[in-house]
Amino acid sequence: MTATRDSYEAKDITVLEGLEAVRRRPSMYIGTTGPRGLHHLIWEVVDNSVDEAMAGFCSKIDLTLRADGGVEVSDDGRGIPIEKLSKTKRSALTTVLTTLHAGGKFEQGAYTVSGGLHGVGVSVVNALSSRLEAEIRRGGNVYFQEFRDGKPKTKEPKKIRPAKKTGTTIRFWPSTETFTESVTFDYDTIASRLRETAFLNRGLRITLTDERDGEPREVAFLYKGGLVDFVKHLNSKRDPLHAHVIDIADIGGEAELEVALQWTTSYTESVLSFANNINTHEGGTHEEGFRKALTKSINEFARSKGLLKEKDSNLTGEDVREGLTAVLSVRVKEPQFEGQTKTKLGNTEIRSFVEKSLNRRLPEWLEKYSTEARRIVEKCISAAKAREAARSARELTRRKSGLESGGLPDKLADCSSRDPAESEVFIVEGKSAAGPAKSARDSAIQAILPIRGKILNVEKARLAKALQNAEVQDIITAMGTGIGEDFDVSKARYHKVVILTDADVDGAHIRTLLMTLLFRHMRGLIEAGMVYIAQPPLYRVKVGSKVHYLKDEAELTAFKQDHPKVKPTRFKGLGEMNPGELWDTTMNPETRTLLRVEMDDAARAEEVFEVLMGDDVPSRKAFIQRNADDVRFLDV
Ligand code: 0RA
Repeated sequence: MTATRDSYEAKDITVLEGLEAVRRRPSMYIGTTGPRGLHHLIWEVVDNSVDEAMAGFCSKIDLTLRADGGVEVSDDGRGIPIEKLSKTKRSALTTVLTTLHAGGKFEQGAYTVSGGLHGVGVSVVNALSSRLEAEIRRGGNVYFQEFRDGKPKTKEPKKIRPAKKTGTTIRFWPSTETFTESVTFDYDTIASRLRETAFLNRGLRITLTDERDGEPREVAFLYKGGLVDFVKHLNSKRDPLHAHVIDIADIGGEAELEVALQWTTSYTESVLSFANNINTHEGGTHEEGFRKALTKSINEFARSKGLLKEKDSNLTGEDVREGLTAVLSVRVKEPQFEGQTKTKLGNTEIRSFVEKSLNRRLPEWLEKYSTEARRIVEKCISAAKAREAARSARELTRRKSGLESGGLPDKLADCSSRDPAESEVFIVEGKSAAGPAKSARDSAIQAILPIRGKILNVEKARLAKALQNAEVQDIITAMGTGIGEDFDVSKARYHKVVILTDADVDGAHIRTLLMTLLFRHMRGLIEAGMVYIAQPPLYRVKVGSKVHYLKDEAELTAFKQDHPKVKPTRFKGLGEMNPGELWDTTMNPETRTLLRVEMDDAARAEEVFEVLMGDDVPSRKAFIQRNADDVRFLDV
């Protein structure tokens, strides 16, 4: 390793060791090797093209889900450089595809990524693909290079034919050695993510083609209105309170900002925020600045027009945001992502940038559209009145449930552990299931909260009304976190909240009602990854004296291939299972499978809940038909 010629080879070895490390511990780089990690590969590749678009050099991105299981992402940008880098003595293309974190800056300083959550680099995609092909159109030629398990088949890209245009095409086939669970991509997940990306990048055309079965399915996303179109889309199933979507953009020294907002007659708040195209679920400084300026501007406008009198107290942030749909997007030179899932923007300078900017621009809009603004203020005032009512109701809840003296719902069969980290609560639907669940549980760490019938649909009710509902009260009390602005995840009494409902239509409905309650009022539980859906089996089959439990139709079909003669019994409800069966299949931490509810795509979650729980019946029917026998849509 002393001669210079050798150190050149040594570099290549280091490179391969880097990718080997990715293959050995993939979850360090992509979080999980489940479906979420699998889809991460796509986001990684697409984000690189989006960066090229953000830099102003790319106007379209085409994604194809190929019949052979591969993914193709093609753009019309400048093409990844194939020129040699003096540092690696390799082409830039080979370097980015084989070097960890080469997604960062090259010596020329031309190659910068938005960083943050993604930006682990396309080399990670290469490492985790059994095969990857790069086709670069640049300088009048097409260059091609192919990789197997991250290793280049030829040392450098080869010129293969002339090209008129420029651009980059990456094709990859995820490795089944890494993605042992599944290598099947989900169309809806990809479509909604690409749509979101198109909203955030006004004018960028993104297409998705699915060639996997039968006739290719194709959609194109292109939004000239950007965030305004995003807000209109989010509100398409709601009643807007005013016609114009407020649209504000500003550029400062360190950042750019755009925000679009529109109030609706609904009671829910849907504020989505992004930093450098990354959905900041956990909020951060940009959201703080936005909320502060919004509350201040609305209060000042209300006072200046005499809608709030001197004696009236100020509208709170929650009052002002009731029924608000807003999308806030900032672009920051060096974003700092914090929080549990690295989706909270930390840059302190952004708080005052957003706040100052909106303190100037919001009042201008309110004055200009003062008729619409008055209607908004009236809505906020009625929210304030409802809040007062809610406060009384909540105090009632506290007293009735004896929360102050540590009392819990009568129906709750609590666990004996007082350590939330090891404690679980099963929210169980139906009278008949609660009995077996109680007998089956490990009472040291498992609590059972039975709920009866349909709980209130909180999507359609104000908080005050929701709190009058006994089932809702019990759930809130049992969780221990409080709700809304009082919510505090550190007070959670259980770090696993497991929804256990029958595998039928009613069960699905109740599960959705519960999810809506958690999503709207205790979202922090979902964000902290504490909410799960139990997966009781649908079938029991006996082969000789041995009993097998099968989760769903797919498992049954597979089982029948080996045992064509079996006669399965279908569980109609949880109540049909005896405690032993319920324990083995659904509750035993050693053997069960739980689906964790994830907040991957907040916009999609908004849409799902709005459609499932709102007033638009035809949309709901269509949605349920499309997702029949598929609980994945709950995996939001
Ligand atoms: C750095 C420099 C240049 C292009 C790119 C990066 C680039 C990267 C990707 C990744 C996917 N698509 C992409 N398109 C472009 C070009 C620099 C120059 O030509 O001067």
